[in-house]
Amino acid sequence: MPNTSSMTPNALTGFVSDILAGGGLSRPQAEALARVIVAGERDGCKSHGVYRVEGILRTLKAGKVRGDAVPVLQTGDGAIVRVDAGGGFSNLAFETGLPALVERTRTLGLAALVINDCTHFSALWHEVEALTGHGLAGIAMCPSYATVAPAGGVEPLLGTNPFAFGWPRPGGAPYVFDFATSVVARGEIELYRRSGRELPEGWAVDAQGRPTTDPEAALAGAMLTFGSYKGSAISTMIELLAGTMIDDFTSREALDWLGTTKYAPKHGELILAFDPKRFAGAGSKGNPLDRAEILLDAIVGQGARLPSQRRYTARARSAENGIVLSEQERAELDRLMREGIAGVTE
Ligand code: NDP
Ligand code: PYC
Repeated sequence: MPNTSSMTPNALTGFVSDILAGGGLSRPQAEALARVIVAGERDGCKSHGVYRVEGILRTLKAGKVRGDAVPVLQTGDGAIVRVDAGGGFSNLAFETGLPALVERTRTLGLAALVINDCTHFSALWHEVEALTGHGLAGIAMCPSYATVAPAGGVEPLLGTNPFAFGWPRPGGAPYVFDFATSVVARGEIELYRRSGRELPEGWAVDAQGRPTTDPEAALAGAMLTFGSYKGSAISTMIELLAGTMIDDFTSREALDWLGTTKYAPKHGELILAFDPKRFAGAGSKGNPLDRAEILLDAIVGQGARLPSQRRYTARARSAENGIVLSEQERAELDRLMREGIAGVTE
């Protein structure tokens, strides 16, 4: 393949971590970020892959995130585990809270992890997959910043508000979906802009509220929710549960605080975890995980694909061939490694 280079997932994780640490992040923050970004690149999730490295450093340079934040865990004998991210990125805060969330869920059957005061830009599947790795089901959600119009409106108010679900599968990759509640993630529109492609119709309106397929006009206008009023309602639920309920920013408040969409947004995140076996009680209808297999096999049996199937295929390809980066992507990482935060425009 011409004009590409490849690195093993481990090598790329180390490389990205070094860029971020060289740019001013503490090593624990840099490593947690690198793990998530490289997992995205490995799984073919380009909208939250290595192109985000510059945005992380830009946010740091602007003083909109604390690069040396140490998350503080607060847990007890209740169902709510809290982590104060201290103005740092969400990823280290999630890793800090995960063991307590797993322990509380096993003990109580269900528990929640509330992360407050975090800068958040990453994909959520990584987090629900971490829960399925412990045999638990999980839901993760967070607001973003106001870039999406509610159905029937044309003004940015909601965020692209991601929503992810994971279910453990004995002996196999978990059932996981993870989507923006806008038609696509904003990162996807940015990738269309960078490659000079027109957007499909129905993704966005321009600043005057007219339908547009121009990525620049879409970024300056408002994105649309998926499934019209249905996506709009789910997005609103996320604002309520993972914004106001957890005493953190809604997407509008996040944008007001940040003042621009140039930097990664700061808000909170809510992760719910369930122990399926505890919910099933005596399990008179059978083991819930085994019964789930019947359903999931029946979906595939119709020729439909499960969400994350494309991602797992990409993961296997990366394990075999390394993570393939374009010449431009590799050059950008090399530049950031050389120039550090000085090479980032605010
Ligand atoms: P996509 O529309 O690309 O995919 C959404 C989900 O649907 C994935 O789980 C995908 O699986 C699955 N899927 C896609 N096509 C099919 C199909 N034909 N049949 C079955 N399942 C399918 O993602 P989005 O653009 O909506 O979101 C991308 C990412 O952006 C997410 O990871 C999200 O967390 C992240 N995000 C983060 C935000 C933040 O503030 N932190 C804000 C918004 C989004 P597969 O991957 O295998 O294709
Ligand atoms: O891609 O929509 C997005 C997004 C917003 C914040 C982080 N990612």
